[in-house]
Amino acid sequence: PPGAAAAPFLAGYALDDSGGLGREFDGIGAVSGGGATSRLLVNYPEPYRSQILDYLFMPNFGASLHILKVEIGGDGQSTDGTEPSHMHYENDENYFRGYEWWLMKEAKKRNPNIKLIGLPWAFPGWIGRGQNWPYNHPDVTAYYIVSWILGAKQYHNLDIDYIGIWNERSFSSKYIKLLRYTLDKQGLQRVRIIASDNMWEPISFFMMFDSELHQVVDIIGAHYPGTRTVPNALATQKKLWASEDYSTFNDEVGAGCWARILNQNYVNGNMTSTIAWNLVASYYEDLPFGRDGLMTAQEPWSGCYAVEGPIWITAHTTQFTHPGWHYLQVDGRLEHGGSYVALTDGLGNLTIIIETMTYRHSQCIRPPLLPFIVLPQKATFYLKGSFVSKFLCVYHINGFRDIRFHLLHFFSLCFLSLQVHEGMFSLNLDVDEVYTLTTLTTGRKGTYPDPPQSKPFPSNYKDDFNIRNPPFSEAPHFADQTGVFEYFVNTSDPGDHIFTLRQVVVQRPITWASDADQAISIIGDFKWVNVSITCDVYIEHLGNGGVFIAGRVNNGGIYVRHSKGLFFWVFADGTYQVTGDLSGKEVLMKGMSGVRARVWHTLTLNLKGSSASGSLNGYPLWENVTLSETSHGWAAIGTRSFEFAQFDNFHIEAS
Ligand code: 147
Ligand code: CA
Repeated sequence: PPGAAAAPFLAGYALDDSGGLGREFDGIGAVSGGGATSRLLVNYPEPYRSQILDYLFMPNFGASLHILKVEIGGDGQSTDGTEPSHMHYENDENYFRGYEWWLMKEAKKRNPNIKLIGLPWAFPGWIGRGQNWPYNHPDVTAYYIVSWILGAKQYHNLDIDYIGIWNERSFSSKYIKLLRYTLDKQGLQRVRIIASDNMWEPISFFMMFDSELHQVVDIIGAHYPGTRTVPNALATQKKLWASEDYSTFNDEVGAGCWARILNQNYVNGNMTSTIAWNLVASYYEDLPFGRDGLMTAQEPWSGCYAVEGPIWITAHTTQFTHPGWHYLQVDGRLEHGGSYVALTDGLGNLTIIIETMTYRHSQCIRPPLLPFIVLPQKATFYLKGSFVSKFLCVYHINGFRDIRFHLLHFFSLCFLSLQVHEGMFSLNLDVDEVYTLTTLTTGRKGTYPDPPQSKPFPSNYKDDFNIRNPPFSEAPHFADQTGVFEYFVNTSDPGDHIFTLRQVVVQRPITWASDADQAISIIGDFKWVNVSITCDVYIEHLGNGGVFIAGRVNNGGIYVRHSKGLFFWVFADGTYQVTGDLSGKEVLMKGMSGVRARVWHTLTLNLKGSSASGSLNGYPLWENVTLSETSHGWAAIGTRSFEFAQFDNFHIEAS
């Protein structure tokens, strides 16, 4: 516009639809899983659990997400735990495991238009037919994935909209084509394929030279693209998505990261969807990438949760545009730093989202960000084409001028109405702010009364697993790190062990991370030092079967193989061991125990200061094992290998 560019700190931006629109907007989403990131959410008491779900999914309330992406559980470690597969074994099918089905239904209840994506991280071992690879028998893998989509519909009436290939691992062109073929054969033509949930390359390059592959891939999904794309990806003329992004601690810098990439993924990289890892930080905070969720809900025992900055940053986009709207063709870069996007529904509505995040307050976990400068500035917009006579509402979020100040979530209903004169209006933009200017008047900052105060994990905790129809397959607060532990019913047991918890993964999965060679589920407080853990155990595997209970377990997630702590093992061969690590290399004590398979035994582990002792069936078995006074960590149960075993009457007392 004449004059605008010449004046310092004054710039003009035209919003015009008369020359056609930009790309179609596909929505803002978040990932549950990859892995077990929603594990603790399911155990929240009401009304808190529903409140959390409202903050995430309810339209015009909070994050109001357009897309929910979930992990297709593969029985393997996928960052913060394992998620159960719908097919542990070749002849097995069960669409009621884990919590992703439940989560998808809760999301749909609140927003029937929410789009659903499924993506595998790990696969059950049988998929590889003896080989640790999902593409040697692509027909088996396609059958496994399409079964999950069909099961979603059959058992939960969920329509999956998009399906991925293999998170951040190789793709196979042959498999992708076969997946398309199998989907179509099952009447799932409407399901779109995203590939390859890794970098822009090599998938874009492959698509350029394989027209059949080009035809079946609907969306190129790249992870942590740093707001940029590559020429090959653009040349495919496909939709481009940041199909995983963010993964940043959810403080004000995380919020700044999210605000910046939500706009700039389109402005710099033509991406029309951005999906956050992860939806809600509902895993023990000391697991890898603690609190890298849009909000935090990691204390089901207290009901405490926190609606963090990224929720309101999300709202600034999600509440004011929807999948199916189109971006306007604009440059999108503000003269003195920051960015804007503009979207329309094509029916007269217009939404402009402006962010002025500074370098220091908007760094994401990856990739590294090059320094840049953002200054306070006056911006003048010129509404043209069909927008000439629009009247706009301004929603505004105060940022942070200084890291010591907290993000003020000032997101009120039509905070001010903007005077538009002859299609022109000006706005003074401060730094570290988000402004939404829109013709819509439906935006709202939803609130609930403050949740309960934060509390540590209960110091006296018991579970007898005696529950006839559990709402979930996993017992509260147990967070599986290798293997899968499920509620189990011994229909023929005459005694006290009808209802138990059972480890059910009996073959090493096709892993995504470095799963341990042992199965392990953690529980409790990472700060625990002095604990007494008691658990009834039942080895099922004759010969070399074995189980353990443990305290001061110091690692999980993708680092589970390196877990140290104090592990008390009993084996089917009548021996026991005490080790300082999960892998069993550091043996501190060993001897005979008289334990046998297929008989219930009671193990007790006492850890106090620098000394440890253990009992079997109420009688002392070993003592005077020395450990570091400063060691601390979760409690755990587990098995020697991928084998069936059961646990009952778990009891922990911490002091
Ligand atoms: C991603 C995974 O897809 C998620 O499941 C989760 O682990 C997330 C945590 O940030 O990270 O995987 C990545 C791991 C490493 C890189 C990129 C993605 N990296 O180093 O560039
Ligand atoms: Ca029981």
